[in-house]
Amino acid sequence: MIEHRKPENSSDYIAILITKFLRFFADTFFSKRYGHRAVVLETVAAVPGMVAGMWIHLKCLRNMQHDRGWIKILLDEAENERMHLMTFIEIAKPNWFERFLILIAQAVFWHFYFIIYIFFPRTAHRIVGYFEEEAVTSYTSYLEQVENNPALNVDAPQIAIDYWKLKSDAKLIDVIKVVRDDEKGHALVNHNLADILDEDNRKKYVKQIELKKEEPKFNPTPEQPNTSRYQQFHLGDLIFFNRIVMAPLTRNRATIKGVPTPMMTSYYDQRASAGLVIAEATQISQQGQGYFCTPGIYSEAQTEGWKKVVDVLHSRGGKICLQLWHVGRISHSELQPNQGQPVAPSAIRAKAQVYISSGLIDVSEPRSLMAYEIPLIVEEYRQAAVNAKKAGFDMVEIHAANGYLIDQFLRDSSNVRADDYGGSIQNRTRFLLEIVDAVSTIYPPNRIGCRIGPSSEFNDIRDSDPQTLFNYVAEQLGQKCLGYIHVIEGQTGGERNNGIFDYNKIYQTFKMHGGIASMANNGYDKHLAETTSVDLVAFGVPFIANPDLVYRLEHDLPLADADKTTFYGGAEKGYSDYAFYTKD
Ligand code: 8OZ
Repeated sequence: MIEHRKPENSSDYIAILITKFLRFFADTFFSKRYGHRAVVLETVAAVPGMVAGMWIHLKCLRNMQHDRGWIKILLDEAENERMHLMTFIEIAKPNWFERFLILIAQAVFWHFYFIIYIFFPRTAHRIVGYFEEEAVTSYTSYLEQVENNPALNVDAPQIAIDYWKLKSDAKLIDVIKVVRDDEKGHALVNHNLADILDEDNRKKYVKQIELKKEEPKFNPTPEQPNTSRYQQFHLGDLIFFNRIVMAPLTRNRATIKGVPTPMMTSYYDQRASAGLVIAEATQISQQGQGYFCTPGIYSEAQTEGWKKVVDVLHSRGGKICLQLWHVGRISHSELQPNQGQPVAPSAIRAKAQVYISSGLIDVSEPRSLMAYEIPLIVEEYRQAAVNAKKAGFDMVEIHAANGYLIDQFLRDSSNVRADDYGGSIQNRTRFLLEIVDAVSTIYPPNRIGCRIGPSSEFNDIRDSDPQTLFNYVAEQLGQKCLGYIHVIEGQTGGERNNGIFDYNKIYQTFKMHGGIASMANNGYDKHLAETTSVDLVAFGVPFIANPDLVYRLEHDLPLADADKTTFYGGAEKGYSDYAFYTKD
């Protein structure tokens, strides 16, 4: 039996009671009579309810405009539910009497959900969440029955093979496993929707929508800079103080076990006036670590440490995002589990160096990932997002730049795989998109950003046709309705403009396909930041010595220079001891 998510208030208890009643009803009237086919009936009965919910939601676009990422999720969910339905009808081939029962069940459930959705949308989503959890239990027992009775293990229907990309000789057991995993995802999505539909939240959203009407237009020209860079920005339901972002900066001040330290809390606290603080790159697993004393988000202690950082940011009204990181081949065996080899799409060593306990050192020889390991890493990203949410982060950013694991998959200099993850641009982008999908089951898409460095060769990464590759990446991320695309323009930490790459094309493509905001980074100064038309500008190094960077830029005050020798590692010196601006 799956454990249900803990009810939090009376409406959640009502939802769980209704779920349990329907479960009893299904067990009593269907399971005994139809055995494993009861699962089919359950599936088809639940689908119209989901559809009713989605229909109502799409009708409520006015309320949804703060959060349009959900529309995409709902449409994907509807499609996915429809595939469950068709697959199981193909497998069970119901007779006329059963078809009649299915129709009745659909009519009853449709109206049931429909009415609840109209009056109590939060409860309705909670019920669907609990229902999907029950479905996981049903599919588990279905799986056992089929495993114990090989005659039941029929061939998977072609539509299931196509939709879930199963192997061509897949069986019913394979189908049940993927469907069961889907149901876990649906449960999360519906519980998340129930959370955001909380009555108080609804009031808050309505207020935000009203505020949005007064939002200033940001449409400067080079001759006429305007001051909107320092005014509020609405990213879906999130309101930033201004349109300046603190870029993620690796500072190596966590413990050896990757736990954020109190000095990190003070450092971020001092920089809370940024519109959005993107906290430093944070490994999703020990395997994902490439440098000494960088923070992680895979253990409880790390999550607790981050929660302190987030709480202090929120106490100042700031917004904070966590950058999810797997370094892939940019690592050294000293940092890897059991001192093993770092992993990469292909066993190609980069000409790059990392910091370990003894200082700078060449990266170790990597090994190429086995196909079965790839979904395990995708799952680690999902779990990292779960932990980030637990810590309270407003958003997460997927680090797909600077030659780390995702970038290694994207580019043809580091990815020569012959399977579904190598070769064509579509195949090389697959890993990134699977991560986005997994993280989207935890954070709504508008709360997810992605960082790319399309023309950067940092960490010995290259591609034979970066413009085509990253146009496609931008299109796909846009289609997933992500909150922002964060682009490192030019060489990371170096030359801004090589004159060849068309960054505007990336921003436009992303937004044209459904992405929300553009974010530019690398070597921006006050003038450039005030004259570019990108929505958000991220500053990295200038935030190191200027905790009040936004104030200094807005008031045209001098900027302090950072001490490079204290960038990576050490204590408070050169970290949390930079002063705020004073007149003298
Ligand atoms: C500098 C030193 C170590 C790591 C990146 C996370 O390049 C980093 C990083 C930068 O994105």
